[in-house]
Amino acid sequence: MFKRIPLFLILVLGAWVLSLTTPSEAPAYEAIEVKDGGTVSGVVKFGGDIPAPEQLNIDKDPEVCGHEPRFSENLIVDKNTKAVANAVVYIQKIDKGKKFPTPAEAEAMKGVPPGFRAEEHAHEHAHGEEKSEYTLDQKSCAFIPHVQIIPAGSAVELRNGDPLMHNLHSYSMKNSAWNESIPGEGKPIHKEFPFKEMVKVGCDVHKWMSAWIVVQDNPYYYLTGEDGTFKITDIPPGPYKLAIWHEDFKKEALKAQTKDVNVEPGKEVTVNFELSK
Ligand SMILES: [Cu+2]
Repeated sequence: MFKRIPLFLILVLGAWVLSLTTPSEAPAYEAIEVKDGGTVSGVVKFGGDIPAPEQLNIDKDPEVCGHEPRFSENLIVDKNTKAVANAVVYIQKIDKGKKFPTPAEAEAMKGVPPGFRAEEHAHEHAHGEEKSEYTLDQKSCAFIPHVQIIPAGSAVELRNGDPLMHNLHSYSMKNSAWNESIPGEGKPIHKEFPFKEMVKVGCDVHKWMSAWIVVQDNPYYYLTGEDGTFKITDIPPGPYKLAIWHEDFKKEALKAQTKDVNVEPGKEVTVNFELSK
């Protein structure tokens, strides 16, 4: 019976079934060789008076989580320059361009976020291991890094470097949310993030703990460090929209900061952001 079905009909049916199973969201990003691309750079600053840092309520496990006053990492502003750390500056809706950075390249690309990072590097080099994926560690009841950007489709290794249990809980709509406990110095857990989204991660045991995994669908992004600067390179020339995200500012305030930029071959455009409450 099967023999009688014409080949073209099988092909047409096959294509139809495929179209049903393929997500119809944004077209997939295409990596091409970028010749004579341009650069967009600038700085992210806080507008107005800087609020006092929020003190965390460490009401559990002080022997591991700390006795000293600790402050929230939700908003880190340099007192002198007003530079804002942990802001994500990115180009919206770009479907073709340079390839995504490897986790090691992504590490080198960003400014140095506060805390622990130097130690993390030293540890990895001492073991001579090549980073194959992104990591979210926990030390002294804080997530490290507090904010990170990963390409859509990549995985994150969730680690626990503390001698107590953490219960990791993710908040997301497009990527499947999870709730996983990892015992003290227990085995890491691997999670994949197929879709572009800002994913918040918390710990159900220690309410003050929070981290963000920013999943991006193109490689044109930058996470600001303590100096607030960013530099996005190898952009194919053309007009774009440059957007910004930061966990501590309202959606509308961030949206209002979206800028039109015109990238010219081999040139650098300067764009600055001012985030206000
Ligand atoms: Cu915890």
